[in-house]
Amino acid sequence: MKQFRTALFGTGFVGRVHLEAIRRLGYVQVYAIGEPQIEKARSLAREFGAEKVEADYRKILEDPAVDAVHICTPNALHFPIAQDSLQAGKHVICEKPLATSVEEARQLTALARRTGLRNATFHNLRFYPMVQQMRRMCEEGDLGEILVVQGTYSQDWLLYDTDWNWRLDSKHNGPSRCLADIGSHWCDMAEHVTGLRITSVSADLQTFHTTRKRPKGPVETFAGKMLTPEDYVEVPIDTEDFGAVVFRMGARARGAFTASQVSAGRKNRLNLEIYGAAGGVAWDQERPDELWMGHRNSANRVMLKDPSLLKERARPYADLPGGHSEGYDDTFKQVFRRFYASLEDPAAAPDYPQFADGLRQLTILESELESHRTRAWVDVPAFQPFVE
Ligand code: SOE
Repeated sequence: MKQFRTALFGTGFVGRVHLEAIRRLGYVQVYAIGEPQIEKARSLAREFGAEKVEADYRKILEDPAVDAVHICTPNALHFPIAQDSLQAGKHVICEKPLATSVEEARQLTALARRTGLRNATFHNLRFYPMVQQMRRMCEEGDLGEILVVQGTYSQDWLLYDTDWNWRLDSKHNGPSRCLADIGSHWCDMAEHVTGLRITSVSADLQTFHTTRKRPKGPVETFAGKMLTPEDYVEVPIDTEDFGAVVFRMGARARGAFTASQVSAGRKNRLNLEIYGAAGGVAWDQERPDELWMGHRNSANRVMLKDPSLLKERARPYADLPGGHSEGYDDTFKQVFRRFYASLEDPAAAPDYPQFADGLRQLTILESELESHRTRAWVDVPAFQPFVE
């Protein structure tokens, strides 16, 4: 395998998960870390053996040794950094949401296409083995015609007005929080698994905390739950804590989902349920190795992940034998493995979500925001992956 040198920009919660998963590949070196908090970058560089740290990511882009970059910064920086990276000739993996608007995402998708560089939007949750099993069940017709698609993405880490993270500041986050951050994962998974497209949406959003108490120091994602309410400033909040979306899908299917960052006790519950004319299937990210299968005329079953029981086309997504759980961080390894393999073989069709998929999710998101604003159903514009 060719050896690749990669750079990471942004060192919050997810940046660290990227670093750990990159190292699992063996043929990809964490070469450089770009992060304005230079001490943090240095400490991670020591831990992960990176040769270079820079406060300004552009210095890293000037280095011809860098093959690819991972963009793990706050959302508002995805667009400029991805644009600069592609222009510098680097392959790009960008965290979701790809950008903060459809317009930015269109530009990035078009630029990626013009450069011919590999590009990925990090909808990693597709890569759980049991999600792939659901996908293949839909594809092979096990469920019959898909009628109803429903579920939720529920978390509780922003329940209190003392919970804080950069996502609460729309300057860094963009105009939507809950639907952009986790609703986009849900829609990406629902479309990926069913092979159907969401065609129309009716959305209702709510911001329960219209002001929040911002701690004076920096806070890592999810770490705000451990703070004591001592040193806060009260700030206005202009992004949603919750969204409910009713949608039409494909020719006849119907569905609904909620996305919530204020659901006490739900840590990271992406639940997707698909009901077809011949049976149902349901999965929950908090129990990722289990798949519920529902039947009308016989007992329901719960299948535990075991490669020998998976459908042939789902099996390559499971690395460990039955009873050996595979979780969130393993999905990163699965994406990176496919992404870097595609660098080695320029002719290979990409088998991971690309910028076009990030654009797709922003298109759905903007339709949801418009629906909420106008209190009306909104048709999701047809999938146009790029503008020339
Ligand atoms: C925070 O809500 C977050 O870390 C998301 O940004 C991730 O994409 C999701 O996987 C878990 O929750």
